[in-house]
Amino acid sequence: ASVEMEESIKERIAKHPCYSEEAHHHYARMHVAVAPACNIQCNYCNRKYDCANESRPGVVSELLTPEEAAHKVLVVASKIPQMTVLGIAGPGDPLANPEKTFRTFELIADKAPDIKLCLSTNGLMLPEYIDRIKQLNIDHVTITLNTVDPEIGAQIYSWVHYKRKRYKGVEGAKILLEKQLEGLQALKEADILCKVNSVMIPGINDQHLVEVNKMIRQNGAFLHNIMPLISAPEHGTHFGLTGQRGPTSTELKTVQDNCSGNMKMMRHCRQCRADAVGLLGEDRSQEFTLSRKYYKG
Ligand code: CLF
Ligand code: SF4
Repeated sequence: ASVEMEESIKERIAKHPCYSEEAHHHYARMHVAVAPACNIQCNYCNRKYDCANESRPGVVSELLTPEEAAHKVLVVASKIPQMTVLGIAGPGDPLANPEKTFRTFELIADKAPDIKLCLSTNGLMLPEYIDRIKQLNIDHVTITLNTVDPEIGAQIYSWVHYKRKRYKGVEGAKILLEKQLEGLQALKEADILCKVNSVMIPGINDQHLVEVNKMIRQNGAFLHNIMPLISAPEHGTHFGLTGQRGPTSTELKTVQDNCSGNMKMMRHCRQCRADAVGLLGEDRSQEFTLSRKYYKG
């Protein structure tokens, strides 16, 4: 049975450029930026730009309505036949904009049923929406989980807005972690492949990421993507402005190597913008721009 299971997983990731290193040479993904709001505040985030958890800080994506997004997906699919995956990853948190996010997925499932659906979230609202995610046959979910220690979390998140209340520091970080782990387990139970992104922040969570890796493995994550904090001032990230640096490529590789005995590590992430189009290494987003609405609310 486990051989069969492995075969079925292989098949499910064969055309996903992020979940399969091999696939990223042949298959493309696109993102539509339909989700401007966010429900937490990461210290490295500058709200003027795309979410830094599954996208590229310092760029401002083209914000679309669900209808515009569905139209754009059909246009791109007709021009780029290798486009197999549609992701929603910002510019804020997709699950902080549930109506827009799910409406977009619905339209695409209806008009282009062959395209796989992919969702990226900070995880806070994941337990809340797991049923919608199942109903819509969303194939892949990413949770950005930077720490399993609320004390460290308090250094990364300044607040968490949950059910109409704002929680600061350790209290907020605890709620976020609880929901992330609950969400991870729910995905596992629903047999939805889950990738975890962790932003590596030297001096804050770098030494701790092996522990994060252990915890997410125990909770059923399929793939771990440790991404470097992008901290150059031109990206406008908060930590960048206050002198917090990103890791060097050697530091990043060392941490990835320290985790890699344990589970599959993603090493080909390109930190895409929230309206990315094309193969992971190429950026064709400008080619398919619909409007000039470059604004994150
Ligand atoms: Fe997009 Fe993310 Fe889905 Fe891929 S990106 S929502 S899982 S379809 Fe991929 Fe881009 Fe890295 Fe994300 S290379 S930033 S891991
Ligand atoms: Fe910014 Fe993304 Fe963090 Fe929200 S989850 S604060 S958009 S980096």
